[in-house]
Amino acid sequence: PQTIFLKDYTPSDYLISKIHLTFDLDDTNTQVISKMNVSANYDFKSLKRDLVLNGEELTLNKIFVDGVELGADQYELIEDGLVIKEVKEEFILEIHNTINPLANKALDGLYKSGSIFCTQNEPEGFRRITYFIDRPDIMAVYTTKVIADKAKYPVLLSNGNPIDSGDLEGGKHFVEWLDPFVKPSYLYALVAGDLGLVQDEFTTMSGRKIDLRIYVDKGNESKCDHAMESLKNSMRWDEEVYGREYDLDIYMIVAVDAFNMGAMENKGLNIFNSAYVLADPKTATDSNFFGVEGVIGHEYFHNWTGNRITCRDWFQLTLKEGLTVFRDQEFSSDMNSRVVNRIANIKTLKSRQFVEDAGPTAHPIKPSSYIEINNFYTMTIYEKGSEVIRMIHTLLGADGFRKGTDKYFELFDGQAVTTEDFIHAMSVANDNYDFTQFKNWYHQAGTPMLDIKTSYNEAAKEYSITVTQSCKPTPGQDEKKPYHMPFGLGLVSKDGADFPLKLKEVFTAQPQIEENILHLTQESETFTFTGIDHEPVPSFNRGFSAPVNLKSDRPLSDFVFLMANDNDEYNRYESAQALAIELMSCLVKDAANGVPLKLDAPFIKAYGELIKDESLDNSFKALILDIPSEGILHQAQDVVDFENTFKVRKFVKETLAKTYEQELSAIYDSLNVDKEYSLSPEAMGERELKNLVLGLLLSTGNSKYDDLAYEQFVKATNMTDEFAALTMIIHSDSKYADEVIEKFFIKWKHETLVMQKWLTAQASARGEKTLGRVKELLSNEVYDKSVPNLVRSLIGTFTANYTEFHNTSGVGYEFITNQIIDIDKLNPQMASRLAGSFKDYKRLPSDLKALVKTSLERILAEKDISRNVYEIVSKTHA
Ligand code: HT7
Ligand code: ZN
Repeated sequence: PQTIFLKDYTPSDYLISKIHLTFDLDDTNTQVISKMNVSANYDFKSLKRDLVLNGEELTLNKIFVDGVELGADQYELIEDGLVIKEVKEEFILEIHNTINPLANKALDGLYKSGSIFCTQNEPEGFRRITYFIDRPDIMAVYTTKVIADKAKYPVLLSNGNPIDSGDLEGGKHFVEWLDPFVKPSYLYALVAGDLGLVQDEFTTMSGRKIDLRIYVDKGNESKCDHAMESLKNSMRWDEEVYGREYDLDIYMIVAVDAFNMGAMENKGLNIFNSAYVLADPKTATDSNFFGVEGVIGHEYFHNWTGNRITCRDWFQLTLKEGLTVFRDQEFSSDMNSRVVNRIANIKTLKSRQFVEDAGPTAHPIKPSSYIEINNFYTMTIYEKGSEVIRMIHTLLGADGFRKGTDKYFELFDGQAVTTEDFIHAMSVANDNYDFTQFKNWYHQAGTPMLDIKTSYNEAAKEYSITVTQSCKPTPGQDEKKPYHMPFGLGLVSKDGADFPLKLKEVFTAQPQIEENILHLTQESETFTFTGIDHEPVPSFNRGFSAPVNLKSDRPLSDFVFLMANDNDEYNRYESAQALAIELMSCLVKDAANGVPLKLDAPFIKAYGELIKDESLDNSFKALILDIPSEGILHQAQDVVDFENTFKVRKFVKETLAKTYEQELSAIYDSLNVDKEYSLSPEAMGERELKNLVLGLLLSTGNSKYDDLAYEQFVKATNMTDEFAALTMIIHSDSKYADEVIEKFFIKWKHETLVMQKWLTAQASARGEKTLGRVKELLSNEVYDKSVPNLVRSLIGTFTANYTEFHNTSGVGYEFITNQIIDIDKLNPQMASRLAGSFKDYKRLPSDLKALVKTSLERILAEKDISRNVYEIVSKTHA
């Protein structure tokens, strides 16, 4: 397969300014007519006269240029498209082609999800609908006429506003839509179905009324309240925080079950994975509600950051995704507890993006090459991209950042631009702020490491920190330049107050410290603070101001102190984690060496203080009491030790739970009271803590907690408590396990979103019988390998079940390898995500490494493997 390079970008020779599409929908034989205004982009004399259009999986019927049909010698069908020969400087091109939506299991282009016709065109799906210059810098005005059987498809939707509709012969009808805003082809959408509708209204800041519509499968209308509320909150928030108002008269969201990702921001017609629309307390957990709010916000915010201003090419993906993730994270922080949301975001970053950055597919947020662009919708582009935007926000301050986004909209509205353009707007709006060094974040992969040494000079009352930054080599990048990063710092005194930070000397033109944020710019630099009258406990990288790893010479007692005393709530959490990681990493080595396990007494004591601390908010408490995950512990290991990591985590949980059984039990009882269900942060916090505590109690091994979990399962009136109990009962191998699996299935088998949870709970259970169970579930009536949510729930979950997937017998690898090969034939995007589960290859013990090598080679030897899987597997194998 061919590699595409950023350095090879050139603007298109031809532009398409207007396109009129007609669809006559049919399951296997949809007719598409596309009429386009094409014109030369440059001086025509200098251009090649062949117009090259992208096209895949299409049957070409006819071509007309300015109304005259082309003969066979005037065009050529090529492997991935169509060449129109000897074109004029300006002309109308009309193409008739046929597609087969029912056969489209890749869920890319026009396809059927159940009985709904829908589209997914980002990044390159439009070329599977009709021939087009399918790249984001071709921006056109789209008009669409959708024709379909009226009884089967009463609802016909496309982007923009409806401009015409009517009945046709043979029981058909049509609706015509016009989107007045220019847009790239990836934002094009079409939907047809017999859909239920939930409607509401939003009045914008300038007084315009917007018609809000959520379309779902009939019967699901009552599950749309939270999505609708979240949409209105998003619209208000974008007006208040960014001054951005919605532009069309109608905003539509359609929920479908078969979808490759979370949702898609098509102009005026978002298409969503139903998991991010449908939510009611009986079927959705608190975390599902939270997910709905975040994704609804994310897609809405794209209307300005992505749609009105889009990407010039796909190397710029983080321009819209990093910025929009930052915006949705801030929205969620404003709607919920800020610190809890920030911790959740950082947990995702550390547990998933840091792993990507240390693995075989590591890439900068602005990659310089790709084989398959679908493989670049990654944690790095999205989540690290958001952290990079957050650092710009920190450097400029909220007001400066807002000036920068205003400038960005002023300069680039209606255009397809680059990350450089974004930085330019930020800079000119802020006295030409110098981002030269900061841009390294865009071009370098890998997570920087800060090594910090401290010293205190009692006589001079001075405290110094020396920070040395480094970043390990990543594929194709051996040397890294130092980064410019904002580094939140606190020097905490004995009594818990922060010392004022006063630098002894300032060496650079730009200030080195502003509002307790140090500017790190050098490979190694020392900062000395004056007026520090006793040795402080330093609190580093407060608020996780830079997305880095840290190591320092501080004693573990500092972490214990900060867990209780840091004024930065995030760092209270972080200190607890760092301490636990340190101790648990030593225990993993002990376990490997056969040394009996013993947990550090000061840690046990500090953990107890947290349990007893009644001033802590329940959600925060649930987070801080949750000991580091296996995945986080693996990151600290040169050679990953799955078995001992699992064993140590179990031991630590059990030790803590046995020590504080009484206190934990009291917390459970105090929170397990009948109350009216509410989605307030307080109520969610209570459920979160209650369920965390139940998990700890179960790890004591005392059978009375099996009964308690069973009772919670049976009595639960909401899915958060019911699913938590189900999972814990299955995972603790309780005598109730088979019974609850059966009961849950009978109760919920007609709700696919709930059945996805049922699959997840079983695929994540430890023990050798899990793989057998997963294989059995492949033929369960609720499973369907063409629905990505189900594949993710069953197969995806199994790949994160470390001890079973990485079982030394190799059966886990063999199973997943077969699944990748099988699913690749249907849905390459889904298959390549699964192929990412071999990312730890290079850090595996030698026996496992040999097994993975065989798996990777088996996949590479398959004929007709997709570009998607090839790219991931070959990079992993390299
Ligand atoms: N912009 C979208 C990215 C996307 C996608 C969405 C659904 C299905 C397949 C897709 N491929 C790429 C999602 C987003 O960031 O909002
Ligand atoms: Zn997005």
